[in-house]
Amino acid sequence: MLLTDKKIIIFGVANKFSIATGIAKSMIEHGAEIALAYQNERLLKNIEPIAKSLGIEVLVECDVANDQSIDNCFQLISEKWKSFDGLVHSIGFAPADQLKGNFVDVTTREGFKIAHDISSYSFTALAKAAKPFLNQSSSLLTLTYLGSLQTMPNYNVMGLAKASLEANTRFLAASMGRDGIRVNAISAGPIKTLAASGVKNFRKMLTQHSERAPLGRTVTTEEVGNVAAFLCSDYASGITGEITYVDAGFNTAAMPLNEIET
Ligand code: NAD
Ligand code: 0WE
Repeated sequence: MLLTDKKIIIFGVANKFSIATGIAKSMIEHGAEIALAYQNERLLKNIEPIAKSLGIEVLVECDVANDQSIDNCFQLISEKWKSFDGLVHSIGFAPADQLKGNFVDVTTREGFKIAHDISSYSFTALAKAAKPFLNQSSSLLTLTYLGSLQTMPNYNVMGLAKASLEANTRFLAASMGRDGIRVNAISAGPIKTLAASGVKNFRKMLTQHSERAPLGRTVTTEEVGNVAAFLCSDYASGITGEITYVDAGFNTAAMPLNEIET
């Protein structure tokens, strides 16, 4: 039990396939008390059954595009919990037209602004809003993707936003470390979630991932959840500002094993 007596708020559950759902499950298995923050009431019909089955009692709305919504969310949380020990940011968004086609042709000022606002700035905004309520030895966690460091067809401006999010992780770690707050990111391999469902050729990308990854497969939201539980636990008390890859080793291999005779 890694997380006994820890209260952690998770942002980014859309449905049972969300990475945030895998994180909630693993954290609960490890004894954490979890609150969920969801984007809008349209998602409640998906989230209520998940919360019920996991025994989660605290549900709050939070649209990270809106400062008022963030303030309200922490106001409501603080009425239930006087302080807490962790926050998981599992949120990313760019307008759909930014994620198909040639990068230089499709990227717009507005698309760039939205991608960076929702996918990177929101982590700073949530850290800022959570700070008054965080206990000593708290942990913040976000979810990133290899497109921050290496190009990838169609990922486009999201790659730039993830690069910003990773720098954000390091600056938050430096900023909050003296308060005993650690800040880390998990770089997950591709997983078929709602955010991936609209993406052209996503199945092809999953196949290519399995071919190149040392483990010869993709990863599950449970595997991401288990690492999230560790990073938010006191067993990771010496780790901050880090990007941990949960991608079956994909980022470490330059070429698929099966292409070349060994
Ligand atoms: P998902 O669609 O289940 O989750 C994305 C979440 O972002 C949703 O819950 C959505 O409600 C939330 N969101 C978007 N705009 C928001 C806003 N304005 N306010 C509040 N919430 C908002 O998909 P997922 O794959 O679980 O994505 C979670 C995180 O994991 C994202 O940061 C994504 O970039 C990252 N990630 C995903 C993959 C993958 O292949 N699925 C791989 C690596 C990293
Ligand atoms: O970070 C992500 C998902 C990012 C994402 C996806 C969407 C689709 C629907 C952000 N915004 C939106 N907006 C929408 O309207 N991933 C790591 C999964 C993902 O998304 C891709 C990928 C991969 C991998 C998009 C293009 C290419 C590869």
